Amino acid sequence: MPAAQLPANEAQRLDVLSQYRILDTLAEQAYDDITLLASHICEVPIALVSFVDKDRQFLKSKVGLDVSETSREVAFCAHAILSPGEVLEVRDATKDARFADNPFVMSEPRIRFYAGAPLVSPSGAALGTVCVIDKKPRELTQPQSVALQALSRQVVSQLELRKALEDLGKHMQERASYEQRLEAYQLRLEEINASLSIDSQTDKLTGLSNRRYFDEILAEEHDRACRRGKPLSLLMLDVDHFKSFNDTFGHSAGDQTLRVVAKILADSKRTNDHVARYGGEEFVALLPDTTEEGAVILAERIRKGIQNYNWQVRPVTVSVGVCTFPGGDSSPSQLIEGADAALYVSKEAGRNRVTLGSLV
Ligand code: GH3
Ligand code: MG
Ligand code: MG
Repeated sequence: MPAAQLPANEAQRLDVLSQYRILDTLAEQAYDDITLLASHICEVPIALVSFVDKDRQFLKSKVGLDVSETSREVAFCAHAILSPGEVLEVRDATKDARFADNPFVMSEPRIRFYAGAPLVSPSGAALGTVCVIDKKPRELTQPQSVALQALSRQVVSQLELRKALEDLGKHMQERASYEQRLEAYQLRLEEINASLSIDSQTDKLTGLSNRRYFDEILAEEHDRACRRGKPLSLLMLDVDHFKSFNDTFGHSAGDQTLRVVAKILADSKRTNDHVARYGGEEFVALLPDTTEEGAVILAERIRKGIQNYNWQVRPVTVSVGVCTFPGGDSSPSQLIEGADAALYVSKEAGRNRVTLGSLV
């Protein structure tokens, strides 16, 4: 019994076959429908969908035969795939040198007639056949042969469909994983942006708002106060004799003092107030809805809080200037200048005091 030679494209053929992932899968209705139709159309007792693997043929669907695979050596289909464009028809296997001593011819199921239409992939690889088998010699009519080829194309369509579905599933999984990663990146980016924006608004030494951010808030609060006709007060504080503090106790002791002043300021702040480090040893507090009287009371509380703090190195005091809007046509910078001028008065008057100024 001469074994079928291998197709010229055997390696590529096996590769294509494995990509369809059909080998050793369970029976499926779509393929069983095709063998059923093949057996009816060709009026035979046996019909198969067979895939020719490296050393075996795998029977994906069968009618009239209870075998799920055979060796490739004895497979009629191994011969059929050598001519992908044609139906291989063996009218009487006992009279064909290729099959006369085939065990399936010599014993059960005693094949006499075989017709196989190759399953040809879009890339041209013959993967197996849709074949029909009878136990007596016979031949296919032309319409039966054409129908068998049509059924073989249906098998390939099934294979393609199945592969497309699997690919789609994979793509959807990949897409979901990319989307998850993208979401994580976006979250991280938002966190970074938020922390960058906080960084850009914060004074590193004291943790208070910095001057740039304070200027933005001042403009907003000034607008709001104008619109609502509400008072807006500003305190400007400056540490007294801070240069000599630094010169005597060193810069890092000076830094620590600034942190404590900042903390006292932050602790004195009411919900809607804004405090900031305005410059070296200068701080500001913006007090929405606060009249001159209210501002002076708060300024005094802060001044006393700093004076009475349990300073370890040397007593520390601040001078404060207060300015309140409204007071005629004013701008945010006039509020600053008014508070700064009042602060200067406090310094001139001997420091450690609060002066209520007016808009200049
Ligand atoms: P006055 O009572 O008139 O305000 O006197 P002063 O010495 O506080 O004023 P002056 O403007 O002469 O000095 C301010 C000092 O504040 C100078 C500088 O060494 C110090 N200073 C500014 N920024 C910092 C800082 O970030 N850390 C420390 N340790 N010192 C600072
Ligand atoms: Mg100063
Ligand atoms: Mg100072």
